[in-house]
Amino acid sequence: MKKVFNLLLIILIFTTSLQAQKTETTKTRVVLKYGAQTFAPRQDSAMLKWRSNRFGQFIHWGLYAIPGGIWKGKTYNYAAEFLKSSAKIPTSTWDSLMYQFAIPKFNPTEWARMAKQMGVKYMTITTKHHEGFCMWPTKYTDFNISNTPFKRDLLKEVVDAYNKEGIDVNFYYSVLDWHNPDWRYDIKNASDSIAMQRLLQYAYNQLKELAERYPTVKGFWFDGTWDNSVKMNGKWTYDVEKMLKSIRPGIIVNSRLRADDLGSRHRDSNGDLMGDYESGYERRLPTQADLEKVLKNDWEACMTIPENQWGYHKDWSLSHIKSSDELIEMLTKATSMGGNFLLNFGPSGEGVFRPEEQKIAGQIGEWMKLNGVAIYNCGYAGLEKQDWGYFTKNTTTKKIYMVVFNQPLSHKLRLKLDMGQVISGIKMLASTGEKLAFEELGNQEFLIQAPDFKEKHAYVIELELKDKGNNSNSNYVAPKI
Ligand code: 1KN
Repeated sequence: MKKVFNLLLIILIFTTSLQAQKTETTKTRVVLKYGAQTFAPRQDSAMLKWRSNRFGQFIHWGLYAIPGGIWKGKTYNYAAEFLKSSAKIPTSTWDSLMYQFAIPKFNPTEWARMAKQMGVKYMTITTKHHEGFCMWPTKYTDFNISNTPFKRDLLKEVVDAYNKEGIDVNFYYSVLDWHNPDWRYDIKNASDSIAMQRLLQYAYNQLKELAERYPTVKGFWFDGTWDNSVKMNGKWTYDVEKMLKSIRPGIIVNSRLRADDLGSRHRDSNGDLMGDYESGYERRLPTQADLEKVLKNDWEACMTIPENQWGYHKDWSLSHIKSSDELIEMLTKATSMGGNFLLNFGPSGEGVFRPEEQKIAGQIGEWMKLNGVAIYNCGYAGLEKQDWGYFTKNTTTKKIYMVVFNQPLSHKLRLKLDMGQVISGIKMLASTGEKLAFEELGNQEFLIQAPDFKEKHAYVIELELKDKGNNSNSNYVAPKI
C-alpha cells in the first residue's frame, strides 16, 4: 500500500513539474529582428556614470527663442517652441528667423559655470527641434547655424564649455521635422513612403555626423518619434541605435527613439525596454504605485519650470512657476525611486538665461552644495516611504539619507526597518553634524527626534544601519537599479 502511495506521489511530482516546464516554454516570445538590443539595466562604466549623475540640465534653444511665444503682437500661451504651429506660421516666414539669430549676449562659459554651480553632472541640448533648424554646421541642410549672423559652430562652443566644467553633454534630436518637405506623419501611399525614406536617411546622416563631429557626446535623446511614419520604420530606429553605438561605444540612448518590427514603442513586443533607459516621464514623475515597475530599469524624468514651456517664452506670468523647493523635491523623489531628473532651461534670443532661471539655478546649487551627497550616486533605499519625505541610499557606501521636506509638528520622524536591521548611526548631514536621539518602538519601527528646524529648506539626516546578526531572516532582496 505504502509503495503504491509512493509511486503515486512520484508520478504527481513528475507531472506537476512537467506542467510547470510547459507553462514556462509556452510563454511564447515573439521573434523580433528589431527588438531590444541590450538587456537593461546596463552595468558598464558609461551607464554607471549616467546613473550616478542623477541631476541634469535640459536646454531647449532654437529660432523659437526669438519670438518667445509672441507673434504679430499676439501672445500664444502654448509651449513657445510650438509657436510656428500654434500661430500657423508658413515655413518660409518661420525659416527667415534664421537671419535674426545673432545671440549677442551668448557666453557658453557663463552657461557652463551656472550649470556647474547648480550641481548638474550632465546637460542635454536641442541640436534640432521640430522646427528643423540645426544648431551645428551640418552638411545636409542650409537651414543651420552657419547661415545665421552668429555663423560659428554653436554646438561645439557649448560642448567644449560644459566639458571644461566636467559636465557630460548629450544631444536632443527631433526626428519630426517641420522644415524638411520629406517629413510625413503617416505613410498612405508609395510617394509618402519614398519621401519618408529620404527623411530617415537625412536624419541618419545627421546623427552620424553629430556622433563623428563631437567625440565627447555621451548620449542621444530622441523626440518626435511618435507618428506612424516612424513607428512603421522600427528597423530604422534599430539601425540608428546600432550605428551610434558603433561610432561611440558606451553611448546612451533613450527609449523614445525606438520602435520594433511590429510598431511597439519604448518596449518591444516582448515587453523588453528598447534603448538604455525609459524616457516617458515628461513633466511628471512616477507615483509610489509605480515603484516596483520603475525599479526594473533606468529612467529619467524631464521637467519644465513653468507648467509647459521648454523654449524661451517672454511671458512667464501665464502659469505657475515652480520654486526651487518644489524642484529639489522632484529631484529627490526621482533619486529615491532610482531615476534621473532633467530640469529644463530655455535661453533667450539674446543668448542668456532669464533672471528667474538664474535665481532658481542659484538656489538649487546652494542646496546641492550642502546636500548633494544624498543625490549623487544614490538610488532606492529599500525602506518604506514615510510622510516626512524620501529615503535615498548611496550605491557605493550604502549610507542611507533621509531627506526631510515635511517637518512633523511632533518633531518625531518615523522609520521602519527590515527584520534584523538596527540603527548603528544617525546624524545631521550638513552644518552641525549633530547626532540625533531615537527610540525603538518594536515591530521594527523607530522614532527619531527631529532637529530644531530653523532652516527654510529640506534637510538631510544620514543613517547607518547594521544587521543584528543573529536573526537576519530578512526576505528583502536588493533590487538591481
Ligand atoms: C504633447 O505633445 C508634445 C509634443 C512635443 C509634447 C511635448 C513635445 C516636446 N517634447 C519635450 C521634451 C519638448 O521638446 C516638447 O517640445
